Amino acid sequence: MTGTLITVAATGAEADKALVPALPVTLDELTETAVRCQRAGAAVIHVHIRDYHARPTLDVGRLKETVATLRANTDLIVQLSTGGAVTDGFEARLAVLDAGPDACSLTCGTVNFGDGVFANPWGFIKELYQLTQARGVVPEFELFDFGHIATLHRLLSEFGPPAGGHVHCDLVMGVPGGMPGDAATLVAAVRSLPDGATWSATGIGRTTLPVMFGALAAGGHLRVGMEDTLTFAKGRPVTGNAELVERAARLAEIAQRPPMTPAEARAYLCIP
Ligand code: KMH
Ligand code: ZN
Repeated sequence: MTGTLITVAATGAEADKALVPALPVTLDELTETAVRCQRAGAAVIHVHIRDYHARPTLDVGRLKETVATLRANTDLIVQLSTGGAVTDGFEARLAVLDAGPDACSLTCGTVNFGDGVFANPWGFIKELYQLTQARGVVPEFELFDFGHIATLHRLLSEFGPPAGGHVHCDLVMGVPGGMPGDAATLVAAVRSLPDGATWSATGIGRTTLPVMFGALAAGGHLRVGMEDTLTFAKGRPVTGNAELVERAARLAEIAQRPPMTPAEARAYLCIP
């Protein structure tokens, strides 16, 4: 058994800072969170940034500054979101790679996303994938539903392996509109992944704990963070990302699969 790769998805594009004061939205807040999360056991940070009004943005200058600052202050693998917010256009989402991250998310299909639609048509997916290959940015394949897994197979068979040569996926479960976050669905999804692929899972909202226990039991890795969960326990808001990482790290230790260091995670994901 390998150790456990823990990714922190610290901010997301959906939560409102005015309602969730603990959400890291400035670069200082994000950096402080990143430092604490690395100390608690995270190896990867999945990054969405906000503008001066705490609104989601894909501004490339700001993304570059974020990548540089996270690299200067942590050893974490910096994975930029190419998903952005449901309102972001395809050109802006492709331009995220201009910020030169270690890794990026790459969602393998369209999905209803609460009241919105997170659009990822085939033409966009293949353009983004080929751009990751050309730039040497390692993608993490975000899978919100079973059709996304079929699209991942198609992508690999038409365009070959990703930068680095290793396929790593993230099952995003429990989004209203995507696959449910329960153990049976998790096992079925894992069985459908490409041979040799490794995977993490995250459960949105109240599916956080069942998905985390299921992922550890099935040999997978963990993504946690305020992008995915704002409640630590019933009626108790999350106070910060670090406590979500601490909980994941504790459970990983109990499962006898302790958290990977960032260096171990780089080797595992084939990220230089
Ligand atoms: N904010 C969601 C619409 C990703 O980061 O790649 C998309 C998302 C996925 O968060
Ligand atoms: Zn995201």
